[in-house]
Amino acid sequence: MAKTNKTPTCSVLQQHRCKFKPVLPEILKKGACFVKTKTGKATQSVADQATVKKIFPNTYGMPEITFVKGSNPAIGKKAIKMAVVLSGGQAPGGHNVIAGLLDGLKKANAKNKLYGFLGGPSGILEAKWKEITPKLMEAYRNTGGFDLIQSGRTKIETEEQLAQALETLKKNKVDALVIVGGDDSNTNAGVLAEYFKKNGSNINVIGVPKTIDGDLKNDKIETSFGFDTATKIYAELVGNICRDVNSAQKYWHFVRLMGRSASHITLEVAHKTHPNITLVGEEVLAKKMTLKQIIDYLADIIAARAKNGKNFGVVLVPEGLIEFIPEMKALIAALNDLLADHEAELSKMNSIVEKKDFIISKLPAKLAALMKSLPAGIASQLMLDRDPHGNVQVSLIETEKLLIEMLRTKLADMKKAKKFVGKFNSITHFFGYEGRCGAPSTFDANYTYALGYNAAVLALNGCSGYLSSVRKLTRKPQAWECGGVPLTMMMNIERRKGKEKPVIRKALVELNGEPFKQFAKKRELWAMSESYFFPGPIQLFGPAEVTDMVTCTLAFERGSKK
Ligand code: FBP
Repeated sequence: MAKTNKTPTCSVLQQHRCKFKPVLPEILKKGACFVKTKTGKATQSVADQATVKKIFPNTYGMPEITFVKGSNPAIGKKAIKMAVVLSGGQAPGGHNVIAGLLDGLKKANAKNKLYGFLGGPSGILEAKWKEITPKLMEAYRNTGGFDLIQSGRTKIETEEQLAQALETLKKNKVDALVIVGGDDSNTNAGVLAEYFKKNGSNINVIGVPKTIDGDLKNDKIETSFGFDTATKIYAELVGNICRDVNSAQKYWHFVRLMGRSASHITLEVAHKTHPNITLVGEEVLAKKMTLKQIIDYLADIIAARAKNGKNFGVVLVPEGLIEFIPEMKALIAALNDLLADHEAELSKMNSIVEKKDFIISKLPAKLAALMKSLPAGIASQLMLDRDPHGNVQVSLIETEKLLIEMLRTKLADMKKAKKFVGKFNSITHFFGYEGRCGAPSTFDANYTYALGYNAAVLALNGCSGYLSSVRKLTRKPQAWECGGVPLTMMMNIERRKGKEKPVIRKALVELNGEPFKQFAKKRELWAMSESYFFPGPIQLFGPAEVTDMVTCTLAFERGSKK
C-alpha cells in the first residue's frame, strides 16, 4: 500500500461513496424550469373531514400535483431563499434530501440560496441556522446521519411558537420552508402552512416523508425514506444471529426491533431472514390477544422445538408491541391522560415509586391491577415522559425482557406438568439506533435525492402544504413519477396528550396486505425448521440485483414480488 503523510478525513468507503451520483427521475433531470404542474381533483382528508376542514380552512381540499414536462422559465427569474429543517429520529439519506434541495434550487437559478435550521424545529424558534453552500454539501453527499444540521423533536404548536416561527422566517426573508420528518413532523408542516396562509404570508411549506419506521405511507407515498437502509442493516444483524444460533444451538435470542408504532420493520426483517417466531403488533391487536396469550403462543413453539431437541431459536419483537396488546393499550392511554392531567403534581414528586403509587391510585381498578402485576422495571418505564408529540417512548421499554421474564415462569410450570422437556436460555438484543444513521443504500440515496429535488420544484412552483411525493418506486429511478400530495389529505383526528388533534394517519401493517399474508403462509415452517436467510451487509458496489434491491414490503405491496 502506498504511504502518504496526509491524514484522511474520512474512510476509504466514504471517499468512494461521495463520488456516487444519484439517479434523478427523468422528469426532474432538466430542472424546475422544464417542469409543469398538472393538478388533480380537490381532495378530502382520510377521515373526520368536517373537523379537519374546520381546522385547516386555507389549506384543506387542495388538489394533488403531478409534474409533467413543459417549459416554465419564470421559475428561474426570481432568486429565492429556502430553509430546511430535519425533524424527529434520524433516517439514512437525510443529507441527500438536502443535497437534492440544493441542486434543485441551484439548477433553477444559481442565486437561489439554501439555509439549514440547526437542531430540529427548535432551530426555527431560536433562529439558529447556517447556509448550506455547494462546498459545505460536498462531504455529506450519500452519507448517513443528520449531523450536517442535526435534528430534534420540538413541536411548534402554541400560538406563541407559531408566531415566533413566522417572525423568524419573515425577518430573514425566507420564501420557503422544507420540513423533513415523520407523521407528527409533517402534521406540524401542515399546521405551519395553514398558519402562514391565515396570516397572509406567502412562505411555502413543503414536507418530506422521513422515518425508518415505514409508517408514513399511503397510495401516493409508497414508502418513507430510511426504511430501506435501516431494515437492510437490521436484517444483516439478525441474519448473523440466526447463523450463530444454528451454530451454537443453545440460546433463544429475543430481538426487539425499532418501529415506534407499526411493525413494518419487524415484518420486513422477518421476510429477509426467516426467524422462528415473529410477533406482529397489528395481529395481536386484531386478535385482541392478552399478554398471557402471547406468552402461551411463544411457549408452545419453544416447547415444540424442544421436543425435537432444539433448545434454540430467534424471536423478533416489534418495539411497539406493548401498545398493541389491548389491555396494555388501555393502560397506556389512561397513563397518557393521567400524566398530562397531573403534570404539575407529578413534577414535585422525587421518586418513581411515589409517582407510580400516585398514578395507580388514580387508575380504574382493572388497570391498577394490571399495572401492579407488571415487573417493577417495566411499570416504571411506562411512566417515563412522553415525547413532545405525546407519544410513549417505546424505545425505552424493554418488552423483550418482559416476555422472557413471563416465559420463564410459564415454561417452569409446563416443565412441572411434563409439557416442556428442554432448556430455556435466552439472550436479548435491541436494534434501533444501529440502523438510523447507516450509509444510505443505493435505493435510499437515489430516493432521498429525488425527494429533496422534487420538494425544491414544488416550492419553486409556489406550492404550500404539500408532501413531496416520488412514486412507482419498484421501477428504475429514471421512471419514478414526481409531484405533491396535500398534507391535509392524509389527516384524521386522534387523541394526543389527552386532547383530540388533527394528525397524519399512521400506516400500520395491514393483515390483508401482501407483506403480512406472505409471512403468515410461511411462519409455521420457519417456526419448526432452520430456514434462516442471511442477507449480509448492504452492497453499494456490484451487480444491480444486489445494489438496487428494494424492500420485500415495497415489492409485495407494489406487485413486483410473489
Ligand atoms: P421518527 O418517527 O421521528 O422517524 O422516529 C422513529 C424512531 O426511530 C422510532 O423507531 C423510535 O421509537 C424513536 O424514533 C426513538 O426516538 P428517540 O430518537 O427520540 O430516542
